[in-house]
Amino acid sequence: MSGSQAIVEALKGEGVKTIFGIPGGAIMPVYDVLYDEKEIRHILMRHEQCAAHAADAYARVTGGPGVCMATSGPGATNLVTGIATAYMDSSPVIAITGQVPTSLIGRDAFQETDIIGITTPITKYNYQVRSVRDIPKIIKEAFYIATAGRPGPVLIDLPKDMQTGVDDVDFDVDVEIRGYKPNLDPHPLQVKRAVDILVEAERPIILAGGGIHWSNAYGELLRLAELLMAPVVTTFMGKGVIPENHPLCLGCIGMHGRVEANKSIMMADVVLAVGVRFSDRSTGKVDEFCTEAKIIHIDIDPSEIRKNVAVHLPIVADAKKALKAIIDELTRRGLKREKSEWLKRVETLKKEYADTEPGGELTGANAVKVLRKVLPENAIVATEVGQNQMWASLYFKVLKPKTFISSGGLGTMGFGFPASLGAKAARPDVPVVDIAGDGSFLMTEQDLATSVTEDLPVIVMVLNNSSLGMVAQWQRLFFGRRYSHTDLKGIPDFARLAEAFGARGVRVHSLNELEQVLKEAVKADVTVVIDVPIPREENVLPFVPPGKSLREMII
Ligand SMILES: Cc1ncc(C[n+]2csc(CCOP(=O)(O)OP(=O)(O)O)c2C)c(N)n1
Repeated sequence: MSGSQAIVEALKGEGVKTIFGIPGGAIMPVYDVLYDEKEIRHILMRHEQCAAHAADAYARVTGGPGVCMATSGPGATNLVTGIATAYMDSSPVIAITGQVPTSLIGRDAFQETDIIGITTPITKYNYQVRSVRDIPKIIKEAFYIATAGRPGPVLIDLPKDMQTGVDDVDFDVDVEIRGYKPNLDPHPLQVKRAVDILVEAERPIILAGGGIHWSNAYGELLRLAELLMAPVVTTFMGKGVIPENHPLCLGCIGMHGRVEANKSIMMADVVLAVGVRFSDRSTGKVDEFCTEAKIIHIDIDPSEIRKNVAVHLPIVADAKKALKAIIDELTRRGLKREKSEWLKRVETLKKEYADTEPGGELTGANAVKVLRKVLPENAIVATEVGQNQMWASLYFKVLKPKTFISSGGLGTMGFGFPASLGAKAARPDVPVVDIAGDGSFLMTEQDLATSVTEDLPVIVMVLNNSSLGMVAQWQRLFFGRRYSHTDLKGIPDFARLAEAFGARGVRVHSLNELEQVLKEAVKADVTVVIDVPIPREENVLPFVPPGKSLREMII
């Protein structure tokens, strides 16, 4: 069997149904096999960066790996931003790249690039295939590494002679990686100590992060919160790990966290942090983050422990298992919690800062609130980066797990639109919307072609402030309104741009009109770009200025 056939067979063995990619010289033998392939759908993207983002979103929506493919050289380097995005957000992406034949490696061959060197710091692991016989083992290991423990991207580089070469290939292989056996079970003694701390706590709070998504610990999180009667705040990546309309949920903490969430976590005496990495974006000035509180940190990745924040008690384990162990121990001790003074205080705060109904002007904040009103609970929302993302974080209440997708760690403009396509490929049955900024959408809008031709209908709601809004906001607040290169002069007519690709395009002028157009777009299930003009100087608030503590947020 040829290496290319072996690759496709091995991918099928891993249950791969969808690949996002673009062919090119150094990956053509694999594409030739895909030509006859019935079980795998290949989605032709218009930029490899989009292929990687789409695969990443596919992974976030399904909870399993997403696969992207590119040729060597420029195809491979175009994947890099997408791979780095997946790495920062712990998403299991399998990136497959073509490579020049082994005899030409290191000789500056046409379209050669050292993608192994380039991606070493942004992948969990990477491989270059050097023998056709190794292919089944490498593919199996790659999927194992990408998904076991803390998920992350894995790259497989395929020299062209490994694709065309023929050998005996045995698919009956086992994965046994010495030195990589993530610890899943919590240490019983640490569980007991955690419970001791939680039982004593007067003002406990749960800080839940993206790790809850990957370990599917939603039920356990909710049970524990209700058992402890403890409020829950989330990181941005944790958005949606608890229904955001749940009475105990206070929303996201951080630079653009909700006021009630930031205030509450800073008042807590015990923080139970689960599946979080204490990013500076979440903690604000780290030296002043919850210094009075005892922090219990549950994480599957031991290297996260005390990386950013000093913790009182670490538990290295799978979030679901750790939470379950804590619940069992609390139940064994017969814990019964009444509504505490603490919870009443938090509820008062929550009421004080509750959202107002959308009304009046067409603003970014109002547009997002209207979108929430219109979309069904199971709709998936992706975002770009900037103010649009933070309005989404503040006002789009996520009600179901794995329905909110955004580039948190890397903050990648241009992520949301291709991510929405990946999400739609994974869940064609639900409406998918990209909340976009004009600047971000212009980075990957060429994949409107993919949306139309590959039958991946999504809605793009462009919050159009004719500027790189978030940067302009910083300039307004910290640089004396010196708007250096943030005015996006010459914005295209987004509605006509959409039409040029064969999609629908509409420009709206009022909130009512937006609501109508959104309703129709959801029903029509075709690709629609909605141009939503918003005030150029609308700010996202609250805002914790960079380098300041969460206490110093501007409201
Ligand atoms: C690829 C990339 N380049 C630059 C930035 C820096 N950056 C962060 S937000 C932002 C502005 C985003 O503008 P837009 O997409 O119009 O969204 P808005 O903030 O106006 O909602 C920029 C340039 C980034 N995050 N990503």
